[in-house]
Amino acid sequence: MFQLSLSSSWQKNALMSLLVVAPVTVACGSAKQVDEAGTGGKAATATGGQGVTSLGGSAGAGGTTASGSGGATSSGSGGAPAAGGSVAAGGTVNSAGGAFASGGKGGAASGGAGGAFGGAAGAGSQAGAHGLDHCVYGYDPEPSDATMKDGPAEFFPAGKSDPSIVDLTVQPEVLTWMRSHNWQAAHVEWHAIRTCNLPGGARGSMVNICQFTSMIPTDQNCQTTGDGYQFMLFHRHMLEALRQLWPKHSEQFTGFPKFPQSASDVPAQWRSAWKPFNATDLANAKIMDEIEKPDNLAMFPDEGALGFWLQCNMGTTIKGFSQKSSGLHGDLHAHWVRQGNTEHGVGNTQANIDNYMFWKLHGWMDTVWEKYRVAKGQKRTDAKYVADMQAQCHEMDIEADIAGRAAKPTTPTGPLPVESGFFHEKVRPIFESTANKCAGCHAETGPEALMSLGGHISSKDIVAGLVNKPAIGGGQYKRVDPGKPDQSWLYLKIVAMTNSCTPTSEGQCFTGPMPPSADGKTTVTAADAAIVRQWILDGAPGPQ
Ligand SMILES: [Cu+2]
Repeated sequence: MFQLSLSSSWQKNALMSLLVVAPVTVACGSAKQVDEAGTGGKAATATGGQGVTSLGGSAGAGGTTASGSGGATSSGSGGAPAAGGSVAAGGTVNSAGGAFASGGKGGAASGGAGGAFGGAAGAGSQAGAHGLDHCVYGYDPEPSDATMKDGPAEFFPAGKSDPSIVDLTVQPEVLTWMRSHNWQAAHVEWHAIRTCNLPGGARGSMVNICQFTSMIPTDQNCQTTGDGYQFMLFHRHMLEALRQLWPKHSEQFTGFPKFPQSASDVPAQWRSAWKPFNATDLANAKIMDEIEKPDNLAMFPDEGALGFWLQCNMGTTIKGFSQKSSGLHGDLHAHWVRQGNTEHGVGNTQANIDNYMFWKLHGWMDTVWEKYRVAKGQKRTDAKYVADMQAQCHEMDIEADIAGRAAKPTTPTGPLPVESGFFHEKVRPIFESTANKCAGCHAETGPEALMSLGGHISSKDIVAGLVNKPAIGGGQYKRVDPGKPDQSWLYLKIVAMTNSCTPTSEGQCFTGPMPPSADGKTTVTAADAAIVRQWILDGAPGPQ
């Protein structure tokens, strides 16, 4: 299924501009959290030790308890391992001793979660090959570093080889490692837990992650600059861990040196499908590529503001920062979607970290962030930064641990029913057209906004997921309100008429048009929009 393909000249360029970065990881936010750490910290110190010494031992059990019996127990689970931890800490003075101390710090930084979080962190910590806490000491290289291929690997769905749908993943050895360490699932839960306190509740969690109440960060998705900071830290943690595991192949985990401007800036497999970014994206990207210029630096009071501006849906506003977010992150994701080949797609929320372009785009944002930090005189050795990186690493370990017990998502392969009717014949093809590519992100597996618009799924199921279902990000609206296109979020999004959205206790308002378009204008043709409108006017009937 995987064939190596190495686009050597492009890749050498990327390699040459590889930013050399010291391995450290992540982040956690507010002053409030750090204060509470006093209590959490203690448990964390002890627990960190436990986790390191006996991987999945009693500390692991702490995590399990929490997941089995729900919210209330999660704080208990933090306390318990603490005791065991101190034993371990006392026992192994030399090699592990250092790890405990810093493990404790990591826990402390993430203290918002208190004992439970610290405890779980110890539990989930995956020791590197050398047996120390990788959150502190990093990972040793994988044996496959010696033999793995360079560059992206080509991926085709079973039985297909059409070059126009080739997708690019990181090398198979990396995919295997990430799967066995539950990284894909942990990434899902990391994002999901940051929506627990938002209208509509957790989005996309496969394990009801919000039951771990003590782990829920106060900084919720795109609500604060603290969240922007954590976003940058967490993705950097993953980038750095991968570079530690495969140091000879760090190119795979290093971003575009600059925002891609033309087909020659992307791997060969993507060149024929190259589409220019629109002027708004390019202007914003220029600010990022020249972030060290005083005017550009001055736009962002701190790195969290920068993270927010890069990460969040276009046009989002938050308190305490005057700039509306750029939506660059989402636009970059959408740009590399391979419709009809989404198993490892950059738009597949359950598997996007498999994708080679995921690391190119996140790596680019990471490079921008680093330039910002350097320009501001911030150092990799700053104590807060070090603690924040470790906290993100520990959080990911816990989430990997919890997620590892859940059923793994599988890509459906069975035959689809034969269907007909207006939706199936006229509407669905709009979602699946190569111009719109809706089904590249809203596919059958891991769909954005938990809404499928195509892929290996019946039209019956697509319609069932739309009609009278609340819109995620559409405030008071349903996805499709039969007979009422102007009250149907699906329609309002594709015609870019979303201003009437009002946030409710059930839904926020993500008002950017779909497909994503940084200039706020629709890219769906009037003829296509009219077909969708007609279907809704007719009562949004399912297929025959
Ligand atoms: Cu992510």
